Amino acid sequence: MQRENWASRLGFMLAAMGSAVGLGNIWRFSYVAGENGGGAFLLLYILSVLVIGIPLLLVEVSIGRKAQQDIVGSYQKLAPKKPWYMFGYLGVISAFLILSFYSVVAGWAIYYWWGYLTGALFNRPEGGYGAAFSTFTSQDYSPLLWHALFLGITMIIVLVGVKKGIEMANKVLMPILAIMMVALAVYSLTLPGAAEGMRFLFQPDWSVLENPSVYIAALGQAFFSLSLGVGTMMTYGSYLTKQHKLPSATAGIGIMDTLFAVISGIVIFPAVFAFGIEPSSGPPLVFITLPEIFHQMAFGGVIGFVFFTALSLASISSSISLLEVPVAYLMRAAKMKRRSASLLVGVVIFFSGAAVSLGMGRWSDVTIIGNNNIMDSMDFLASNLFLPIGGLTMALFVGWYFTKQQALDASDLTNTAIGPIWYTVIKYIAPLLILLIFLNAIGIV
Ligand code: ILE
Repeated sequence: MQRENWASRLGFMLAAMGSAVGLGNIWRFSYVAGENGGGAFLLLYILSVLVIGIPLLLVEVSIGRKAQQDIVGSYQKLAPKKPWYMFGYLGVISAFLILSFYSVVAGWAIYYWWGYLTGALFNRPEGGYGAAFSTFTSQDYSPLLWHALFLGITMIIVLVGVKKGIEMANKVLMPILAIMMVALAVYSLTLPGAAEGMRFLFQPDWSVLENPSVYIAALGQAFFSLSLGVGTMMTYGSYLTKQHKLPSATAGIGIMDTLFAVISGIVIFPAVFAFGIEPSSGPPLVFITLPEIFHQMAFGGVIGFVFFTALSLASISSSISLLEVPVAYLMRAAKMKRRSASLLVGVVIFFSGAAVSLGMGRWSDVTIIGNNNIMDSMDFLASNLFLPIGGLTMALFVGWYFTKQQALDASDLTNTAIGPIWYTVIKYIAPLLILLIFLNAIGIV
C-alpha cells in the first residue's frame, strides 16, 4: 500500500505546529507553572526546550522520515532484530495515556465553548466560576458526553487521513489562536494584578530550585508541549520526503510553541492575581481564570466564544497527532484499515478517558501514584516519565546507534556549522541532562 505524504513542507510545518500547540501551552503550562513557583520554573522550562527539546525534535522527525514508518516500525526497520523497538511501544502507550485525559480536558473546553455560544457563561454563576467548574466536572455523565464528542471529532479527522484531514484543519487555526492570545495578553496587562502576575512569571524565586520535582516538571512540560518522545513527531516525519529540509522547520516549531506558552502565561497570571485565584490551583486554573477575564471585558462573551473556539480547534489538531501514533502502528503491524484502527483505538480511549472523568467526581478519592487522582497519575506517568524516556531513547538511537555521518545526513545537517554542535548535544548533553534530572528526582544526586 502506498504510504501517505504531506502535500508540502508547509503542510508538515502546520501539522507539526498544530500538534505542538494545544492544551499543553495554555491549560497545562499555566497550572504547572503556577504549581511550581512561576519564574524559576519558566526558566528551567525554556532551558529544557532549547537544550533538550528542539535538538530532540529534530532527532525524532529525522528518524521518522528516514524509516518512513510508525514509531515501533521505525526502530524495527532501522535496527532489525535489536531491542530498540521495545521503546516504540512505550510511545504507543504514552499516546494512549495522554489522549485519555487530553480528550476529557478538551471536552471541558468544548463545554465552555458551548457555554459562550449559548450565553450561559456570560453571567458570573452564583458562587463564582470556580465552583461552577467543579460542579460540572464532578458530574457523572455530562463531562463524558463532551469527552465523547471531542474524541469522535478526532476519530473522524484521523480516519479521513493525513493529508486531507490533518493539513487542512491547521491552516486557519494557528493564526486565529495566535491573534487571540496576543490580544488577551495585552488586555490582561491592564488588569490591577498585572504587576504581581508579571513578577510571579518572570522574577524567579530561586528557592524553588531546591525542590527536585521542579526540574522534572519543567522537563515534562517541555516534552508534553512539543509533543516530543511519544512518536507523534516521528509519525508525522514519516509522511515527509527527503526533499524537505528539517533543521529550520523543527527549530521554528519549537520556538513558536514556547512563545505560545509564554504568552498564555502573560494572559493568565495577571488575572490570577487580579481575581485572587490561587496560582497553585492545579488543572482547573485556566477554566476559572479565563471566564473571570471575559466576564470583566467589554464584549467578553464574544471574545470568550472566539477564544474557546480556537482552543478547542487547537486541541483537535493535537489530539489527532496523538491518535495517529497507535493508528499508524495498527495499520502496519495488524494490517488494519485506517478506518477500523481509528475506531478501535478511539473506543478504547473513550473508556479509559471515562475513568479519568469519573476521577474528577465519583472516583475522586481513587489515587494511583502518590496522592494523585486518576488524571494526574496518568499525566505524571506519561509526561514526566515516559516521554523523557522516549526522548532519551531517540537521542541514544541517533547518537550511538547511527554513525555520525548517518545522524547528520538523516537530519540534513551534513556540512553545516551547527551539525557538530547538534550531534554533541544529542549524543552526550541531552541524555546526561535527562538522566541527571531523573536521578535527582529519585534522590540519588
Ligand atoms: N503538544 C500538545 C499540547 O501541548 C499535545 C500534548 C499533543 C502531547 O497540547
